[in-house]
Amino acid sequence: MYEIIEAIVRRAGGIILGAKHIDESVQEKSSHCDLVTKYDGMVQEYLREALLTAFPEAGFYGEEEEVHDIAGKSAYFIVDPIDGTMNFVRHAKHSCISVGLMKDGRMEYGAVYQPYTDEMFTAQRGRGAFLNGSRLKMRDVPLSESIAMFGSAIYYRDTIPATARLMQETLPLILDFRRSGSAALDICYVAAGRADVFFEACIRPWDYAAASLIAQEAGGVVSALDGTPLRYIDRCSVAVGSPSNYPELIRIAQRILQEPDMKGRIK
Ligand code: LIP
Repeated sequence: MYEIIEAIVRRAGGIILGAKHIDESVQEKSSHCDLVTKYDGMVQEYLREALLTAFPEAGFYGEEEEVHDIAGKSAYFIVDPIDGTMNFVRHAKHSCISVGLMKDGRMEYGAVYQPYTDEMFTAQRGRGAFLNGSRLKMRDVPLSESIAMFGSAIYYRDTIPATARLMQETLPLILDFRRSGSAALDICYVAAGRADVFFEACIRPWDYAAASLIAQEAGGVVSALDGTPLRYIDRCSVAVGSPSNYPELIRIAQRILQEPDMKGRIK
């Protein structure tokens, strides 16, 4: 089953690699920071068609057009056709396709594919995480030895003060920051040991569903920034780390959440 999903995701990567005149199809969604191209729609439509042909009993929850066909479904795909759309529009060659499979209320499988580097991150619940078939094991280091990846949650302007406070409190404690523009790849990079911790004050389930399972199966801990379980049906903050640095990150976030003007700014 899962090799079928992986093959479909890899083929969808060909749409991204073959994209031409991207600039001519850019449209704004919720703001000038939140863009979509015809390729986001093409990839999502290809994935929906191919996945539901292969697994007709499954539902589909996709970013574009907020496709939300999951009512009454025990299993459904959570899909970001192009995570890192701004990077795609700017030809930065750092975007991915994210396909998660939710089954009976738990993430069962995740695939995150970076077509520019031909890197396929995958995980099946209880069976480990892999990069192009090689087993992934997250580095287990304290915050003081951590590279922190983060997202700016720039679509949700009310969260900007919280992101600034998280950066202010963590930067003195970590090795350094990285901000790539793709939450799914950031979380997979933590799973692969290319970084060590990730946070974002507010993103949507398709950005993190697949990658959250990959991080867990690589030995990581994932939750919302207040330490509660990730929510997969609406936007949520995200914290990803190792058994050593995750508790430190959550303590910082929970302290910020108590500050008077931070109420509601971390989702
Ligand atoms: C992006 C995320 C990123 C976040 C951006 C945006 P998109 O996803 O991966 O981490 O900071 O605001 O949500 O919109 O490129 O699929």
